[in-house]
Amino acid sequence: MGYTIAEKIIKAHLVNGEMVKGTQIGLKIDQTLTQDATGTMAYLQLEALGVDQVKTERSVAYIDHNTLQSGFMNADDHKYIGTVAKKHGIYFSRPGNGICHQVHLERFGKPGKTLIGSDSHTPTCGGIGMFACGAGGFDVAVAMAGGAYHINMPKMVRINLVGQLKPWVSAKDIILKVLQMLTVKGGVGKVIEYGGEGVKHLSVPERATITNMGAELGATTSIFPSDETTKAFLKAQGREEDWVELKADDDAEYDEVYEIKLDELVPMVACPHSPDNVKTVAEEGQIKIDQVCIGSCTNSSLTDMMKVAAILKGKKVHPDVSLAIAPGSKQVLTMMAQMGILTDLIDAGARILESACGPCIGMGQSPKSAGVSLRTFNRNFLGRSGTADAQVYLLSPETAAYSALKGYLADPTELGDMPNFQVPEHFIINDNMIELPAAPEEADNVEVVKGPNIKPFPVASPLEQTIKAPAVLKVEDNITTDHIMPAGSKILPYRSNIPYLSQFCFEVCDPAFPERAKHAGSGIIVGGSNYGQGSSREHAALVPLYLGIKAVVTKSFARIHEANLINTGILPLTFADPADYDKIEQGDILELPNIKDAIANGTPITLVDKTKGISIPVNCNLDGRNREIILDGGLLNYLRSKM
Ligand code: MIC
Ligand code: SF4
Repeated sequence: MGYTIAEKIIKAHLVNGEMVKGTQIGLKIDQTLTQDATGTMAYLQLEALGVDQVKTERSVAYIDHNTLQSGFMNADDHKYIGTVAKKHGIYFSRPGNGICHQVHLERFGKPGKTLIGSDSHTPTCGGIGMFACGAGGFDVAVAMAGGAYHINMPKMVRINLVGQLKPWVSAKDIILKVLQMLTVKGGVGKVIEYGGEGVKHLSVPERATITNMGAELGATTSIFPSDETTKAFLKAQGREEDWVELKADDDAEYDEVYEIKLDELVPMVACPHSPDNVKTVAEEGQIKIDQVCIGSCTNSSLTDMMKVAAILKGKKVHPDVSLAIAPGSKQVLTMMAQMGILTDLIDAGARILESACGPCIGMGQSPKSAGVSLRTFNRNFLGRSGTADAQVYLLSPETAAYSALKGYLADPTELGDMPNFQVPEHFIINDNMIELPAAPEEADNVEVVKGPNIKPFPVASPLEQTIKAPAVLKVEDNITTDHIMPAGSKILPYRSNIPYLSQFCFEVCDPAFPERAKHAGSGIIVGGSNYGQGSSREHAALVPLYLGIKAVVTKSFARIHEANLINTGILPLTFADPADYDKIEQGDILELPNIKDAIANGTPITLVDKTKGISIPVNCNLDGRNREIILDGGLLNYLRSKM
């Protein structure tokens, strides 16, 4: 039997386990990336592991999320990350150099290699043929230290792209179509592989738009073949030698196969408040809009900007609309300046933002009260924009730019013929905003600077014999990490300060939660399906740990969050019968009798609802290593016990 693209990379990197679907495997990791909002924690953990020099082929620390600097906090974090990177052999991409995923694709990504990043959109580099996964910061720290990255061997899904897109319909419309088909939980435990002759019409940045939003499917990762288009992109980046060919064997076996006819696709839009609430632009109709934001790791490449500029050139943004544009990287911005298209955007009335995440994570540009915002981003979760009652729609740069002129959601195919937008043969290459690490023999002379914003992270205790605690919170299906631990300009500066962050835990669902949990001293959270979807932020586990959460019982978990709970030392459990979710009420006293023995011996687990007087069977899907991590009280204790 032949192999899929992902299976080929997994096979070449397998250090633990066997390629049996659903069982745990350990992979050797070639490259890592971190960003600043999760990076401080990851580097504190790397320091706690006592590692001198990273063991990867390339590790890069990016500053792109917390760039507002409305106080000393962000700048403290930047200084810490810059100095810790220099000391330990890590490249440092300075603020202003761009969004981690865009820059990594341009300057570091290599087909056939493995990459993990402390950001859920790390699969963006699947567009260049990497096996790239989002992970919690601690898993990234372990990979930097030379340890394996553990995942469950995923199922393989193939999406065949047939034909060619119509003018002004683009990669974003493809992935929105996939989200409509598979939903935000449709990718959990799976790799989404793209194939078919339609692939050759998509440039690397377009492929990266698609793999980027595979995160919204909950997929382990998404990946494209590495072909002549990939080679041309790497050549244009002055890195042709990094190219290797990569394709699935003809007799590779997939668990699911889908087909999308590209020429039948029309502009799509994800409506509030979920990336899978997808309709066609025509179906949603001409809703009046207040704001348009173009950029983010999903849609901020040069070709995206060229299309936007072509639509805006010589026109004026509608007077009722505020248009903000953040080019994805310094390279994109420089080329826009050189080509003159930056002038077209400024002329039309666009507000040019620095090359960073910006509005995507609520760092500025929050819409007006109940405002309607069209964004080329990947997430439209309730409140994420920074305005609680904003209505955020996700769409392509083409639809966004055309709508910004019209003042309402508008279909860009009305523009008729489209010029031929090509990826340039040569990009401007100037890596002067990437600082190289110190030579290993100089590392001792580098002082790591920790300002007052950097606080230690909480560490769990070994698992207790019996857990008895109230159900301090009961929440619905599809709870995101933005619900658990919100971000935004007021809170993000404190990503290195768990005690401070704890005041905002579950603020969107229940502002009284932090006080209640603290008062209870210990607690259990009850959740629905796909609990913890979205970001890779470990803070969504570290903060609940700080608030005394011992276990989370759900119908199902999102992959990265479940791994973060385990690493943190919070027990993830699932209902054997999802209908039992209805039996528990918030405030009930729950007990997990002899849970320690049950986990250690792999025997059945019962959750007793003392208030209702009922017993509920629950599952704990942990194999070997994860079981030990939970028993030891988290990854740090586990690793220390091994040393
Ligand atoms: C996001 O898009 O939600 C973030 C902010 O990039 C997160 C990381 C974080 O919370 O810092 C992610 O996607 O992992
Ligand atoms: Fe940044 Fe937004 Fe991408 Fe997250 S999704 S990495 S916040 S641009």
